[in-house]
Amino acid sequence: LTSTMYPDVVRDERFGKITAEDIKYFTSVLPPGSVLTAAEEDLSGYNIDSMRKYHGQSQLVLKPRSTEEVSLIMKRCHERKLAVVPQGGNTGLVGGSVPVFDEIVISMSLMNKIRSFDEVSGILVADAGCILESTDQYLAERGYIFPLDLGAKGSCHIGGNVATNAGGLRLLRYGSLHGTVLGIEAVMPDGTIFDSLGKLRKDNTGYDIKQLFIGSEGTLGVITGISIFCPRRSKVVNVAFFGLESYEKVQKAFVKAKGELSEILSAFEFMDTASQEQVARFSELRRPLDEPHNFYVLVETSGSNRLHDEEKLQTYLEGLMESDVIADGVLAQDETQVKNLWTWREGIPESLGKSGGVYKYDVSIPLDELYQLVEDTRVRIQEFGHDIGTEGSNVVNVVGYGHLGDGNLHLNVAVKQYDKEIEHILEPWVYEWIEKRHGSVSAEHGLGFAKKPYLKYSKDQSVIELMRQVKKVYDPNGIMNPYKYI
Ligand code: FAD
Ligand code: 2HG
Ligand code: ZN
Repeated sequence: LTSTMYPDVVRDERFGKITAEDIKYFTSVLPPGSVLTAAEEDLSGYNIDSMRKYHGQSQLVLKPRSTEEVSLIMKRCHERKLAVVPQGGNTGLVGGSVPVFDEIVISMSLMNKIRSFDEVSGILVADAGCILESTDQYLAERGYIFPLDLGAKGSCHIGGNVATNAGGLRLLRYGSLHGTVLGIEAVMPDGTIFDSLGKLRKDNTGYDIKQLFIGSEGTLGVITGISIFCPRRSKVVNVAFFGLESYEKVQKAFVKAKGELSEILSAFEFMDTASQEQVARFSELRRPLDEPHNFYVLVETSGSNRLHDEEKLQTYLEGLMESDVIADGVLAQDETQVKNLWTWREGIPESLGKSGGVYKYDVSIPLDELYQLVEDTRVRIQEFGHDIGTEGSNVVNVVGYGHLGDGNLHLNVAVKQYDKEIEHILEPWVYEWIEKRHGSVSAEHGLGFAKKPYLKYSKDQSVIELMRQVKKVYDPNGIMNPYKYI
């Protein structure tokens, strides 16, 4: 069997095919409503990813409610060599969350309970299927914050976040999940429960195996629970949004932000003018600044003393104005304005998606060359005879934005429709460009299906070989999220 979607990929015939007996087994061990078959339900929501770029053909979706149920599912899948795809909120951007062929989807959406929260230490233990925004809301009511935030918060799961090692908007403040996740509970491919749900900030007792699950994208096991260190929620949040005329000035503003806003700096996001025009095309909001600028930066501070924080931010902005680094800027005056300013950053992916398709490159590059990739991409597309943004052209927009504070660029090429010719203009050229700068072909979205062939541009063969060995040890039959990652 080959997929119409992926003509170069062949179904691995070592995997079993789902039988009536399997369905009977799953129905007998799971509560009513937990076994969804294509014969009875429309499963397209589980088979198609959020960009509508990847389509699988799964005939079976299982929705466990407990770790024990996941274990019973995996025991059967192990015996019968049935391939599975763990699925969280299905917001992933690399085609990792949907099947390629007929893999069983294990949807974690019904495993959504907070297990415990310690109001002294700030340590939260929760099911993997808790939605990020609801979890953060739960914490907000107790004066705490989830140490990760991203545009898909209303749909993505905290288990999915850990499985992808999501970075998001405040990594610069709260660090990576490799630091904040304290424990993981997961079900291994043979149904064994891996119990490393510790709540200790310090624990140097041997190999830190749980780290392997962070960013494993469903290839090693099904994450069922996490324990995570949550900081106190800042009482005062301020947001400034300003325009600058060059990428060099963006870097200057960043260095100054680190020096002057220091411990209260919680986000430093940058956007180019093309990305802001794209948001404006679909937004009813008034643009934050009257005049257009080549670049924009959103700076957020989070602290505990309003006067102190506002004074710092004000002084920072005045300094930038006086030294001619920024051309114009605004400071949010209330919570609504904070939210509105964030829309100009968080709304970029959604506005690009409205064009049709988007080729997404989520890359780490040394800061001084970060924006050069966007400019070189525009030149390359034009050299191959494609206009950008004209009525007759398939290429709608080429934009650059991202988490500048983390050296993470999002280069997005929006098209009216996905087109192999455009894809071949961009790939592997983009990855070769990154390899030359010793960057990463995936800063935060992971490998999934999309990046699997390009891993070699970022990782040495010696590392890839060890990754292969790890995969073999944990998942000898290769049933966990096959055809992807490695
Ligand atoms: P899914 O998409 O369902 O799955 C993603 C991968 O994790 C798949 O390989 C899946 O098999 C695996 N997986 C999911 N749950 C489990 C589990 N319980 N056990 C084992 N494996 C599992 N990402 C960022 O890093 N930073 C951002 O700023 C960011 N912003 C985004 C904004 C938008 C608008 C969108 C649509 C996406 C964004 N993303 C971002 C990408 C995506 O939201 C994140 O990768 C997110 O962490 C995925 O979570 P999910 O629950 O939707 O996982
Ligand atoms: C963001 O930072 C996300 O907004 C999505 O990581 C980026 O869609 C993208 O390319
Ligand atoms: Zn991002």
